[in-house]
Amino acid sequence: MEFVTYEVKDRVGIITINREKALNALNSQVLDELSEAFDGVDQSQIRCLVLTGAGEKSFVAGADIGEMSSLTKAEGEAFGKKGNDLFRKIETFPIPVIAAVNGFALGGGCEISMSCDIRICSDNAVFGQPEVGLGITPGFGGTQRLARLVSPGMAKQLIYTARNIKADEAYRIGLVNQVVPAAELMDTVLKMASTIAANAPIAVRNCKKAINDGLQVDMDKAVVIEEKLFGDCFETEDQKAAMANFLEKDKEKKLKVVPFNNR
Ligand code: DAK
Repeated sequence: MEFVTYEVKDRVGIITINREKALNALNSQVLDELSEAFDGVDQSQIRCLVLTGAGEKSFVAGADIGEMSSLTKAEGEAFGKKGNDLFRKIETFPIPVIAAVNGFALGGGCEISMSCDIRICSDNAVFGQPEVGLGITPGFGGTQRLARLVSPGMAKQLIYTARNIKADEAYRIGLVNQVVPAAELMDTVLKMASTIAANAPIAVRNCKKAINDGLQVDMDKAVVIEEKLFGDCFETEDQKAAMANFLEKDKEKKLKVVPFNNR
């Protein structure tokens, strides 16, 4: 792959968008390669993923404006679908994905970070949906995910004004989980990823699915979703071993974590 790299550290996979000259802007090739990278993750071994951008200046400075500038309506729709399909793949990916936002997260950059489960950003990060200044709407789910993540009023303000916000404001409105000095970003993210990776994988996956699926339906249906995913954890080796450890008061015993495909 030309613009995307993938590396594994213990049970954590790191996907990096590596198109630094264009501030990691998302063209069709980057979108295709990202999709391929997610498809290639060994889900029997990897427990958490990190998505980041190459360099110190930008996470993703948006969809590629050069490529978009000459699109017809039909091509624009196809480009939007390519992005939306990828972002849904990330959002519904069975294992958690943390965005390590290392600088500009504008337009499609803000949108791809919002398709991740958790956003941790460097103190030089800048977020925004500048699309209306370019004569378009956010096209990779920005109108939908921003309104759900912050609030409809705040999402409308940011999208209608096309105003960029800095890391501290992104934290204040709940767009990011944590802001850290740039030099500490990857360590902080990897530490959180390792913490997640050390927990029972079936339970973690079921939590992600319960939260995602439950948010789409009313509370009566949502609790049924939770019940089923809760029940699904029983009789797994993780559940049996972890509860036995507790009951035996054996704090030294480590949670026995089994690869998912061995359940
Ligand atoms: N696309 C393409 N190239 C980009 C880019 C982008 N979004 N952002 C930056 N670059 C390139 C610049 O052209 C420049 O390339 P060279 O001139 O060196 O060849 C290089 O990256 C460095 O950028 P600058 O020289 O501009 O760097 P500065 O530090 O001066 O400024 C900046 C950094 C991030 C403030 C500035 O680059 C900037 O404003 N970039 C554009 C940010 C932006 O507006 N992003 C949102 C794009 S719109 C849809 C699908 C998707 C979308 C919408 C609809 N459907 C199909 C419905 C999504 C839209 C967007 O994401």
